Amino acid sequence: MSRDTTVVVIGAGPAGVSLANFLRRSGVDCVVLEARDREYVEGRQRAGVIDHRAEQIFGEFGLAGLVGGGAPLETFLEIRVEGVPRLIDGPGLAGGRPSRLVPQQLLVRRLIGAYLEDGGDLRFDARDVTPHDLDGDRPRVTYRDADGVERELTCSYVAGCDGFHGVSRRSIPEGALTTYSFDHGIGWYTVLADSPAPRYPLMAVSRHGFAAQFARGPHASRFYLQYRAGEDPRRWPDEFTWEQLRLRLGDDGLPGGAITGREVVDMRSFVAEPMSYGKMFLVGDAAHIITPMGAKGMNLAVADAYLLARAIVAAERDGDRSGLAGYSEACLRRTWDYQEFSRWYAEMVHEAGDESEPFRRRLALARLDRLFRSPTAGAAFADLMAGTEVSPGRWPAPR
Ligand code: RFL
Repeated sequence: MSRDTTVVVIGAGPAGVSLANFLRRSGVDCVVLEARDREYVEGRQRAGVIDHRAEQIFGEFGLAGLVGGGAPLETFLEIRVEGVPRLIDGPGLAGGRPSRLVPQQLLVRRLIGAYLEDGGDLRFDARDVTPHDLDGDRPRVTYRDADGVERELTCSYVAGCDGFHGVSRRSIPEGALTTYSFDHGIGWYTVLADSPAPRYPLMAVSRHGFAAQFARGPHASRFYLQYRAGEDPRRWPDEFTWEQLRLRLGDDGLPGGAITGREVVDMRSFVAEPMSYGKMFLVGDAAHIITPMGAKGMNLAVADAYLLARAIVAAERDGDRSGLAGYSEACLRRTWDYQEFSRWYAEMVHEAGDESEPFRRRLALARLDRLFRSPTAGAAFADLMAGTEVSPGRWPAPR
């Protein structure tokens, strides 16, 4: 049966453009359909950390330069407790596996550039993208192109890389998926500011609320401030935001600067199981949302893309369909592992400052202290920060 392409990839975020590059560099053709325009996609600022495992994955496809190439290596992580700094040597404790600071928009821009340079097919402004016949042998995807003309692509596989709000997951019949949602009850106000980058990525535990500061280039920082339920921190005057940051970071000398971006992040988690239905495979945020604690969202998207690319290549080149059959289980194993890590981390740094729950606060402080005192506990933490093995192995799913 003839097909227009082997894989239709829906969405050109980190998941979609990683997958498209991996497929193209493995000799499998694909077409990427993206709802937004190129400028929008390449400008969307979100994540900032590529872990060591994800960097290795890009390296396997000759793309290490896209994440290396001058991006600063993460060295120490500073956790400041009520103004007292403690440093953890994550890369060292993980056996020399540093992560890198790579703003998501930069990574996406570079991946789009590499894919197009390789002659890849990426169609921006694709509206009303709709997958059809997912449980048959020849799925189709219809859409309206940038000129409003109705188009159709037939393919062997559809990769749903269109994020949490995309059409892919919604096109799977109700009842075929089990979903898990969790509200962590924590809200963060995040601001992007012209303020010198901190020496090390910084998390501050404080009775005034959690705060964090991460580099976004040498002259800009992204700050996070926990806010109380019912508040709208976007109404905080900037001077109040700076006061809160100085208080929580225990740094009276923190220089203020122009705030160039304001966003509210409600910490929530979501997982859809399984991550496939017929010829549709969900990749990245389309299947799972994780809190920013631990910086794993983008890295999970890259790992999913890698497993799917490997599985499709094995099926197309060698007729080996085991990777496709095990795709969902392999991805979900990592997803739940990282969900647990993210929850554990969030609980620790928020509860350690929460005076309204004195017993839990002491437990969280003990947990935090253990990271610095026990090399074994430190190494377990550092291993997750560096990124765990990406293997297609099966695992015993709970029944
Ligand atoms: P994305 O990035 O949402 O991309 C989906 C793409 O699909 C397009 N799309 C469609 N295209 C065609 N048809 C449709 N119907 C479509 N619907 C949507 C969209 O326009 C878009 O281009 O999902 P993807 O690729 O799975 O990537 C996931 C990551 O973006 C996400 O996990 C991270 O941003 C999460 N995250 C972080 N992850 C990290 O690994 N490290 C971090 O430090 C980190 N920090 C963060 C974060 C997320 C944040 N947000 C979103 C709250 C910090 C923040 C503030």
